Amino acid sequence: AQVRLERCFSAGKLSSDEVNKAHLAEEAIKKYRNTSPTIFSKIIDKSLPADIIYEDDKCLVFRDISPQAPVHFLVIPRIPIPRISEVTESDGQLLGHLLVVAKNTAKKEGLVEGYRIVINDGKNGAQSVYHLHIHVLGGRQMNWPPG
Ligand code: TR5
Repeated sequence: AQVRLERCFSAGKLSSDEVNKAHLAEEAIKKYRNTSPTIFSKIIDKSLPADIIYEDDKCLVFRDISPQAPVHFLVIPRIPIPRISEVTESDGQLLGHLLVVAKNTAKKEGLVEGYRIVINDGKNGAQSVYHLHIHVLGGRQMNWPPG
């Protein structure tokens, strides 16, 4: 695949930025290839309905089926990263994008008084779906410490 990408680059079919993006995408796909699909894979491929409020080439945003606040949505990457504790440096750009999308969607949802962003990891973090997701909760006063 590397050789194929380089050939396209030398043939002038791809810019160095596109080559770079393709390399990163390929790395990410290889890294998470053995990840078991979750219910969120079905939401991504639209075989399971969800209330999707935003999507782009890297992520999807949909309302949580069991909302814990008047506004509660999830931001998920299209690639099936199982959990935050498994990400590496090469996921940095994608993670940054997910946070920017979370903030943009919070604004669109009218959360002008603030909101909470949560990522649960593993057993102690009470993670139940092993496809990385950012919870955004708002529309009421949040408390601290969390339960
Ligand atoms: O506990 P963690 O952090 O793993 O959060 C998983 C979240 O996914 C929970 O808040 C669930 O309510 C939410 N969830 C689970 C399902 C689901 C969903 N949100 C939207 N649509 C869903 N479908 C269609 N099916 C689920 N099983």
